[in-house]
Amino acid sequence: MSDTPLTMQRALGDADIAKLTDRIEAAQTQATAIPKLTEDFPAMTLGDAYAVQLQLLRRWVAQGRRQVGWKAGLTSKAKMDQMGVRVPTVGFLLADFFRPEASVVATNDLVHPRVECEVAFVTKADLSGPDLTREQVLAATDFVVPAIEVIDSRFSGFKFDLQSVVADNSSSARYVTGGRARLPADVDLATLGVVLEKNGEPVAMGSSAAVAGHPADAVALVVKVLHEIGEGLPAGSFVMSGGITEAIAVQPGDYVCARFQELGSVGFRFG
Ligand code: OOG
Ligand code: MG
Repeated sequence: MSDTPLTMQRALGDADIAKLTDRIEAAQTQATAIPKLTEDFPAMTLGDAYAVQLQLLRRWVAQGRRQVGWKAGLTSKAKMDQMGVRVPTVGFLLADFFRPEASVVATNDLVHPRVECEVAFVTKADLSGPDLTREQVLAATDFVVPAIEVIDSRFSGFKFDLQSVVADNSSSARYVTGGRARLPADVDLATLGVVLEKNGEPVAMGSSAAVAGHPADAVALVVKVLHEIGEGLPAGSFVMSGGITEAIAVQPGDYVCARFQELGSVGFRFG
């Protein structure tokens, strides 16, 4: 495609994309760790990685699984510096990744579960295009709600690169929402504090400003990446704006709770 942005150009053919999608699908479904994809496919580009992610999405939707929205990955400066990127990644979210608050979230179907605190947005108008403003995102927001994302990198020893993470759906695995849904106009989304507790002890804390400067800016960046891969964000989407805190590893039996200023708390146990 001539209008494919340079960053999304592909190097691999369709047969290799299908083979890589098989690998990621097997690793996610069987909860087994695999080597990073670039070991066997060193030419793999970011465009190839999104081709794998979208093929995985299409396969699962064809099986009757339902997409609820998208998430931002690597939106905090610390995570971006770590990966040497300036643009966040995106990952799709399915309805069956959801787990209710106060439930027991199984770990036997996950590889390396870690938790992070996020502000989630639910939209009420379609969003698309490469340069939405914070105000446009907020005007299209129905409400915001606190969430814990359970990420799960499927790569052995956490050895991965940007292409591998993106193909692995930006480590998406589970998400739990709770607390209070709030109108974006009623809270100061720029500087919401959050404390993440594990077994009653604070283990990470941060401010929503860590997420691209403002979580609505992170949503605008999600829409920009979606634009580059030929997708938009329909009204009614659930969007997780990216980890505010660092991701914390968890074990079976751990109880995690995220306490957000103004949004209340969300907690659950791992089984
Ligand atoms: C990639 C996913 C990151 C976030 O909120 O930054 C992510 C990873 O760190 O494994 O979900
Ligand atoms: Mg996240």
